[in-house]
Amino acid sequence: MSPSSLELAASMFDDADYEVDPVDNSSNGVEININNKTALISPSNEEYEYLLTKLKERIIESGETIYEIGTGDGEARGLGEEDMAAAVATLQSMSESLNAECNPLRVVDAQKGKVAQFMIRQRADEEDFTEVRVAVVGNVDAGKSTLLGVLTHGELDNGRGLARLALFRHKHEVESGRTSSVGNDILGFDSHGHVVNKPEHGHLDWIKICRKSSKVVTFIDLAGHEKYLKTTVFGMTGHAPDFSMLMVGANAGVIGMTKEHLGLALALNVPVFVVVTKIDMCPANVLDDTLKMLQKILKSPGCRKIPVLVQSVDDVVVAATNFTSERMCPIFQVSNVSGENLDLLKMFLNLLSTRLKYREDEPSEFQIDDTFSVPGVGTVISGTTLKGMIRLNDTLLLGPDALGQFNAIAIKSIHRKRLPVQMVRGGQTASFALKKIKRSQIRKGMVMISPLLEPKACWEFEGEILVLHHPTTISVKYQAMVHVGSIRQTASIISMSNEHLRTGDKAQVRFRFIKNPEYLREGMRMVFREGRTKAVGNLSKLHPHVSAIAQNTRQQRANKKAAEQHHCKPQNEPQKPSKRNRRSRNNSSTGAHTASPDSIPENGSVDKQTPETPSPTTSTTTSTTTSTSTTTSTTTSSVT
Ligand SMILES: Nc1nc2c(ncn2[C@@H]2O[C@H](COP(=O)(O)OP(=O)(O)OP(=O)(O)O)[C@@H](O)[C@H]2O)c(=O)[nH]1
Ligand SMILES: [Mg+2]
Repeated sequence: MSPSSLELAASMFDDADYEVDPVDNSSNGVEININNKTALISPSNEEYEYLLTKLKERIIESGETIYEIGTGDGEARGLGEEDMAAAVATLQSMSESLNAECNPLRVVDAQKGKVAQFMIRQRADEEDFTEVRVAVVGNVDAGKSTLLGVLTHGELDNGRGLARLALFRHKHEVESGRTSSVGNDILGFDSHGHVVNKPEHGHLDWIKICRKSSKVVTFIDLAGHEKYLKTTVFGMTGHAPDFSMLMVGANAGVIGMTKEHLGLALALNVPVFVVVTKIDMCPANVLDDTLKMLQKILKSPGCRKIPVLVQSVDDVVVAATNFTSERMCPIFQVSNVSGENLDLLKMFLNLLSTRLKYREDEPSEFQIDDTFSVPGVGTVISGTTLKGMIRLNDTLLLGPDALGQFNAIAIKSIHRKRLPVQMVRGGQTASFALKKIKRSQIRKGMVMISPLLEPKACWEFEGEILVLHHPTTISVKYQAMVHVGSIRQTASIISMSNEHLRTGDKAQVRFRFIKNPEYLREGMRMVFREGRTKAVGNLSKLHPHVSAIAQNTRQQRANKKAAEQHHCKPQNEPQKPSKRNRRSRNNSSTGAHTASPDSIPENGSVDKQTPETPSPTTSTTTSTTTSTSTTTSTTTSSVT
C-alpha cells in the first residue's frame, strides 16, 4: 500500500468516535460546587459521599480509572507536600470502600507543588475480570509471535525462534516459523498491576490466570505474510480488537506488509501503537533510520498521528492516558532477546482499557468467530459479546442459517478463557457449548442474539465505500470478499452510484452475498478486497431478506433462467474451485463441516487450539435448539 492509500483510509473515517467522555460535575442529578483540585484534602461528609459516588461511576464500566490529584478547573497545577499526603489518604480510603486498589503511577513537579496520578482498580472476584483485546500485526519476521511468547511465558527468546513456539497452532507453523492462522494468548494483571502469568512446564493455565486477574489482555497473533492476508483481515475485523500493536523489525524497517496493516487498522478505526523489535541486533544508525521513517509515515496526512517515543515510566502514563482520546501513537523499542524496555510495554498494556462500552439493559448480541468440535462436549462456538449481557439459561436466537432463519437456543454453559462463568458482558469474549447442533450447521459470522432485536438476515446491503486501490476500474457485477465483523463472504456489486470506480473514488454501492444471507447492522465497518484490490467503508442501508422459501416462486425461477440465458456472468467470475473446495462442497450436503481450515486443529488436539473451549471434564452443559436446515439455498432468494 502506498502512503496515498493511507491518506485515503484516514480521510474516510475520523477518530472522533473515540473521544473520552467529558468529566461532568453532577452525580445522580445532584450538582455540588466542588473544587476539583483541593476537594480531596479535607472533604466534609457530604463532599466525601459525592466524590465517592463520582469515583464509583468512573470505575463501574471497566473496573478501573486513572485518577489525577493536584489539578482542577483553571487553577495553577500542584499541591504542597502536606495537602498531597492528605488528598492521597482520602483517595486510598475511597478506593478501599469500593474494594479497589489505589496504585501510584507517577508524581510530577508542577507550578505549585506536585501532581500525582493513580490507577484505581477494583479487586475482581474470581470469576470476573476486565478484558482488552490487542491485535498484533506487522510484516513477516517482525517478531510478533516471539514478543507474545516472551510476554506471556516470561522467558526471553534466543533470537532463533524459541519463544514463538508457545503461540503456534499448527505443525506446519512450527516447521516454517510462520504464523498462518489467528493465534491467541493471554496476559493477566492483578489489581496491583502485576503480571500473574506463571507457566508450568512451558504451559499456561488460563483458568488460574483468569482467577487471579483483574484485567486480562488477549493478544490476537496475526500472520505477517502476504499470502495469509485474508486471515489477518479476518483477525482485525472478526475478533473486534480494542487496539492494534504494529510490530516493526528494527533492522528491516517499514517494509512489506507494514503499511498495508497500518492502513487496515486506520480504516477500521482501531487505535495503533508501534513496537520496534530486535534493537539488540541493530546498529544505532539503522535503528535511527527506521524510527525516522516510522515517524514520517505516522505524521503524514494519511495517518495524522502524533508519534511519541516511549522511553520512561512518565512517557508510558502520558501515552496511556491520551492514547484513545487523542491522535497519539506511542512507539516502543524493545528486544525480545535482552528484554530491554519490555517493562515499559507491560506497564502500558496494564493501563489500557476496553473501548467497547456496554449497557446491561441493552439486548444482547454475540458474534461467532470460530467453531470447534470437542470430544465429549460437542460443538463449541467462540466469539465476542458486542452488546448487553448473556446469562446462563437465557434463550437467544442463533442464525442466520442458509434460509435466513434464526433458531431459539438456550444458554446452558458459558466459558471465558476456559473458565466457567455465570454471565458474559459486552466487550468480552466467550465460548458456548451447544448440544444437538453439528459444527457444520454453524458458520463464522453467524450471531447469537436477543429475540427482542427481531433479527433479520440480509442478502443485499448498501455501503458507502472508498476504493483504496484497484489496478483498473470496478464496475457492476464485480465480485470480491466482504469482511464485516466476523462475516467473510464473497459478494458482488449489483448497482452503484458511479458507473465505474477507480482508486480514490467514493461511491454508494449495493452488494449481494453470493452464498448465504447474513446478519448485519447499519454503521458497521466493512472491507471489500480481492488480491491487491481494496475498498473500505460503512454499511449505510440494509435490505432485509424475506424468507427464501416464500420467494422461491415460479416467477423467480423464470427470472433466474432468463438471466442465465443472457450469460449474466460476473465481471471477475471466480475460477473453478480447487479440488479441496469441490470436495467440501459435495460434503456440505451430507452434513460434513464446512468451517474454514484456519479454525481446524491439524493434529486433532483441541485443548491448545480452542482458546476458550470448555474442557470435556469441566463442562456440564448443553443447549438445545430447534434443528436448523442443512439444505443450502444460495440462489433462490432476492430482495423485496
Ligand atoms: N535478536 C532478536 N531476534 C528476535 C527478536 N524478536 C524476534 N526475533 C527473532 O526473529 C524471528 C522471527 O520472529 P517471529 O516471532 O516468528 O516473527 P513474526 O512476526 O511472528 O512472523 P510471522 O508470523 O511469519 O508474520 C525469530 O527467529 C525470532 O527468534 C529480538 O528482539 N531480537
Ligand atoms: Mg508469527
